[in-house]
Amino acid sequence: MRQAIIDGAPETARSLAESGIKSGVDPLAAIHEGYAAGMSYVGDQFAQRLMFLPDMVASAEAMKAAMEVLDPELKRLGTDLPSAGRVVLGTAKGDIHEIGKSLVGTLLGASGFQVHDLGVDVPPEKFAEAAHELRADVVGISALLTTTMKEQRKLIELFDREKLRPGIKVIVGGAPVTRNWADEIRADGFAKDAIRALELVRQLVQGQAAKAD
Ligand code: B1M
Repeated sequence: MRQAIIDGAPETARSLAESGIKSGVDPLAAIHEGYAAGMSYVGDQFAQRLMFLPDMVASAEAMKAAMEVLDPELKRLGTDLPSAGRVVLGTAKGDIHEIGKSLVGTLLGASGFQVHDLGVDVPPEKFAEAAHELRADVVGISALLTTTMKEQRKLIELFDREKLRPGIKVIVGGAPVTRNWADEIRADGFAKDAIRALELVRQLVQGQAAKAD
């Protein structure tokens, strides 16, 4: 699975996901230990100029092909509870990385949350509008670029100005985002991966102090 991502091979990535499911492989383990591990390798190679943008695009296509198979499986394995809470999700303005954010959405959706995914390159005003209209409990903003992390701060400032906080909690995540950054911008929570994001949203909706990292 990892190699299929490194090779940028969507058909192989898809068929490995299908055969993995048939043989009982945990879809989350397949994502984290296989496909996402491949993505992380590709990212490192890109940073060292040993792989290039077209390679990264091909790897993302392969990851999306695998996710098309794994997504419904994650949803099928999820609990079928009445809505556990409403969550608005999106990737920061200027940022088109969608895979991690969508994985967070899938896990939340599979665990009974009503998820409204605004997609990528989302300006803070659009988050605010959707959060207000949908009466969201939590808003999650993902940023994969150091240059787009500042949009997370802008979103929090906007939510404070419009008094959408503290009623609506704002959580942040994405590969370059750290606990220190989340504290600095006074986010209501930070999670470093999708499983921890699910845990965090559960805690926030239940009115507990955010503990997940
Ligand atoms: Co880009 N890219 N990329 N890229 N890309 C990175 C992020 C980079 C680290 C690669 C590198 O240089 N090593 C680098 C950023 C460097 C920096 O900012 N310091 C980078 C760059 C530079 C760029 C471009 C600028 C390249 C260029 O054009 N020269 C460009 C920017 C475009 C833009 O956004 N404006 C660009 C473009 C792209 C593609 C389009 C080719 C493609 C994205 C395709 C797509 O999403 N449809 C892409 C990819 C694939 C990557 C890497 C290789 C993989 C990202 C990914 O999908 N990972 C990435 C390298 C890396 O991250 N190691 C890289 C798998 C995913 C499951 O993980 O998204 O981290 P991740 O999500 C995790 C957690 O972060 C967390 O949970 C998820 C999993 O459990 N999480 C949250 C994520 N969001 C969360 C939200 C939460 C909570 C947790 O709460 C709200």
